[in-house]
Amino acid sequence: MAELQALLSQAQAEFAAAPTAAELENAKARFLGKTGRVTELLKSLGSLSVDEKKRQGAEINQLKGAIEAALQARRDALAAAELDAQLKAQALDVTLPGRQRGMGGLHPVSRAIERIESIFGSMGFDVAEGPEIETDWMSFTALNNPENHPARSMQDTFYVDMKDAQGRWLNLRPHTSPMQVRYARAHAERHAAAAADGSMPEIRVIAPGRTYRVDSDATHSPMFHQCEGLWIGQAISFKDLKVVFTEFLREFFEDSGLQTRFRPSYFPFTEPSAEIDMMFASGPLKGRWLEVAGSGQVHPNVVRNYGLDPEHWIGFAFGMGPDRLAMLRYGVSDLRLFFDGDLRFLSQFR
Ligand code: 2NL
Repeated sequence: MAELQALLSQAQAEFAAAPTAAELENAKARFLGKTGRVTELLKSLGSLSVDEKKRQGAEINQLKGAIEAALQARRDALAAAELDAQLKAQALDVTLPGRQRGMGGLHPVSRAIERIESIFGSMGFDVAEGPEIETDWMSFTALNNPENHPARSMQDTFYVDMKDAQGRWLNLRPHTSPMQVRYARAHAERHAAAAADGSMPEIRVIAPGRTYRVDSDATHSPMFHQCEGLWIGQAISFKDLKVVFTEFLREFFEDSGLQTRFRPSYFPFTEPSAEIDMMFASGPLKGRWLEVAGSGQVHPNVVRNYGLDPEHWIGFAFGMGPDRLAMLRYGVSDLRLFFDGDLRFLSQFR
């Protein structure tokens, strides 16, 4: 029937013109809804004869099926278009270059300490670690500092307003020596338990770390770094100290012609004691003596505080500042640059 054919064409046209799913459902209602065109047609069959009802009914149902098929096709097309748009909007461009991760780097002082550890490591030195909050005994008494020594004063040492479990006052370690005292005592104790005759391997250790003193100006920071070294054996002499330390400096500064000199000095924990000066063989500082470390033969009282007999055990110790070594190696003129945390400075060491 031409009328039905026209209705199908109209439905198809209206479905095709519906731009959204909601508008498509409105168009559907106009044909298939309670008062829609197809529904009205079906209702009108009531007044027809049985034969006519059968014939027209079949045709209208066929039309209804065709309209439903057209509706479903348009629904599918709209859903596909929506998915397509969504995929386009959320598209991931796998050809875009990745985001760069910020490149970190070691702090120049950490780099200096790593160099120190590696060079002394190659000469058989272990690396000690230990607490930054210490007892008076570890910081001063064990190191042969007299009770009234000015280094113990509040003008020089940071005290912690707290006592430990044994009721001893605590301080922020003013040097890394306590780590070596702890290391030596543990070493002596461990080997005393193993060998009744008092024999034990040599003590060969360095102790790098943060240290604290009441001091703050262009060349002093209240927190600074120290690295001490200790070699205790049965016949370790000043000759060994000279060879070890000179070799260390030559390696550290990559200057095989670097020279050292040992100038008599005084420290409570060593006797005799010496300042160590060095002179570069090349570079901008060539030919000038620079003071870089303190050193000496460990005082018998200190050896006794390791738990060892100073009649049998002897050796040397030294102390240096990795901050100053880093300044010399990397050409940094102001110590404060190391501790300001300014990335314009630090990023140069990546
Ligand atoms: C300096 C002086 C020095 C030591 C540190 C030391 C440690 C122990 C025993 C004996 Cl456990 N001595 N350390 C010895 C001599 C000098 O440092 O001017 N440092 C920057």
